[in-house]
Amino acid sequence: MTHDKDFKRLVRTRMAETGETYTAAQAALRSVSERGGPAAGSRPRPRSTPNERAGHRPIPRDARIFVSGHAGLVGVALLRRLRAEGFTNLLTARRDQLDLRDQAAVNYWFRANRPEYVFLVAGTVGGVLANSTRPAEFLYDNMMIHATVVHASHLFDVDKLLYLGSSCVYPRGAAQPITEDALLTGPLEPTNAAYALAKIAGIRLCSSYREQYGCDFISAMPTNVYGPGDNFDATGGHLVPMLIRRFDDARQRGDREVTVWGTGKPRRELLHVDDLAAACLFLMERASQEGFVNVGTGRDLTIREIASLVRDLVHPGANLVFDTSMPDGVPRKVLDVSRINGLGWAAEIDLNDGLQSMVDWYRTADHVRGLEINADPDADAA
Ligand code: GFB
Repeated sequence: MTHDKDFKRLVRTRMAETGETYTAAQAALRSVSERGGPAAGSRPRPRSTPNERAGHRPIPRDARIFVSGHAGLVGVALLRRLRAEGFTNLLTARRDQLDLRDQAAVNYWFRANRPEYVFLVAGTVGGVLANSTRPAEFLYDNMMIHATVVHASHLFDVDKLLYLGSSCVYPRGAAQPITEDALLTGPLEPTNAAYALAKIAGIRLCSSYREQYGCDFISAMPTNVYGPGDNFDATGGHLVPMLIRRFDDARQRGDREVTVWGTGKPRRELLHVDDLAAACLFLMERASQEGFVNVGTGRDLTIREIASLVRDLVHPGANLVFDTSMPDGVPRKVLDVSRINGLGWAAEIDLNDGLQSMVDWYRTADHVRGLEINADPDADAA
């Protein structure tokens, strides 16, 4: 299937003139061009470079790139990566400027700003407790945000969109490591089913717009992400920031015992956010296939092992106390990353180095999300 923008425009023009569906108009135009010469009104396609033929379609450094959710953990890292790679035309919108759940507002913003590439990393996110106590917010916010941004990207002819899902889309009982084809093969983990359903709908949105309108929209499923810029909110945060905060608080108070939620037995895979940002750019420039791709390290540890690593960095010698009244969540979640490895990308940041960088950032940052003293209410997307 071609994703050439001029061809898409031609298909749309024909749809308007003939009343045909996208698929019928596309087939009719294809058969014209296959019978000889370009279809009426089409511009000649530039010859592809060898890299393009090998799947590498570099984004022009001055392309208009929209990072939705730019203030969140992933968005901040992505902006940092894009700036470091020399991209000069990065578009962002603060929450008070644009409510991503409002289709009319999103359309207005797209019409005014005309992004050519969209990283859809915005969303309402949180750890196991936030997911299980705020399911309505997680379902509504995320379904709306995914729908408005995908739809506007179609309406305003975005060249390419990368949608970020989550490893929690897979069934609770999926065989480990989890391959992409495990999607929708069994019941979801109840503690984050609402969030997972919104994320699954997002995957389907991207593939449906590809199928019906020929949009080059792709999806990636990252595993549990951690790193500088994470949310340290005591009840809403993910595992790693919560551990760092609790061990650091205990160290400052001189407490020797630190509470860890659950039994300590579940296993989790952790991906540094800078690795995820690198993967997002890699996929945006090199992947255009139907379906989606896992992003992770392929390695996991028990919660007890992860807590011990954090303890050794933050408060060596402290004792772990497990609070089994708190939820364990899914027993194991490690991704099979052979598909993305086969495309030529692999995670690079060692877990110990990554945790150390996060601890250093936590101790020196002038602004940490989720800490009451200097919390920024505008910065909890994605
Ligand atoms: O990061 P987390 O909250 O989410 O990790 P999930 C939960 C696991 O860490 C459970 C244990 O086994 C918890 O019992 N844990 C131990 C803790 N101490 C703590 C603590 O202080 N705080 C937290 N939060 N957990 C997430 C979804 O699931 O997976 C997200 O909630 C997202 O929405 C992500 O999809 C990929 O790993 O269970």
